[in-house]
Amino acid sequence: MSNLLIEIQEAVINGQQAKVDELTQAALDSGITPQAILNEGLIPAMSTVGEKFQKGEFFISEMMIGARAMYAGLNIIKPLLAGQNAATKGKAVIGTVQGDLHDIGKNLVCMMMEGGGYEIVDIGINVSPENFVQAIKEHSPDFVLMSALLTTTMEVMGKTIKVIADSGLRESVFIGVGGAPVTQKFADSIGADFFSPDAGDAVSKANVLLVAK
Ligand code: B1M
Repeated sequence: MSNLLIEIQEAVINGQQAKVDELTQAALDSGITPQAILNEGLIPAMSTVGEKFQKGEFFISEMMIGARAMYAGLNIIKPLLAGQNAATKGKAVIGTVQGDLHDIGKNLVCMMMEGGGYEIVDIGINVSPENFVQAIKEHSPDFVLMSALLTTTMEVMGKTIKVIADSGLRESVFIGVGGAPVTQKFADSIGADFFSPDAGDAVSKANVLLVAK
């Protein structure tokens, strides 16, 4: 792996926003692709930050500073990822479910999907089942993607699928779920069409489903 990617990881973990900015630009200038910066620099660094927080090695403040540093890099590569596919393959509505305010993973899924050629309608965090239904009516997407980071809020994904079904819209969309506590088994139990453990996988699964449509 390039030294620049390792330095990007270290700078995110240390919360050095200006340095991440500078190193991301240097990596692009040296010919490293935006995808490599995302998948081998920014995402693994954020995972390390999350693990350190979980082990009690980082306080919330350090974790938020790490996230802010990661966004410095993301903001530079985002237009490049999104610009790679001019025509959109399909449309996805995405949100973090009701009661849940975590959005870092969701935002990464947005970026990877945009980079993969999809039009994204990001309806934000703490999205109620009714607001997912409203967004389907308004945007007619091919996909509804839900993110949940809490064991308490992942249950809301099942409720959301039920409300979508009760509204008569279930057959019009593929529903994908993800987030740290979510598993394939859980996704099957709530009737989702697919589960993705990471943002890149969400793009691959969406591609497969669109071809089969
Ligand atoms: Co929170 N938090 N948090 N938190 N937080 C966790 C999730 C936790 C595991 C930490 C811990 O205690 N060990 C724990 C949950 C425990 C549980 O339920 N089992 C927890 C808790 C308890 C809480 C609070 C309750 C804390 C409190 O107030 N007492 C509170 C809840 C607030 C709420 O939501 N109502 C809370 C608050 C926060 C902050 C605001 C401080 C902050 C969020 C900032 C933000 O998102 N803007 C935060 C953070 C950052 C975390 C950790 C440290 C990191 C999460 C993260 O961003 N990971 C997290 C611990 C951890 O995960 N190690 C933790 C990086 C991100 C890239 O990964 O989101 O998993 P992730 O996304 C991945 C994949 O999962 C996948 O792709 C992404 C990229 O590859 N993916 C999808 C995600 N969504 C997808 C959707 C798809 C497909 C793939 O659709 C198809």
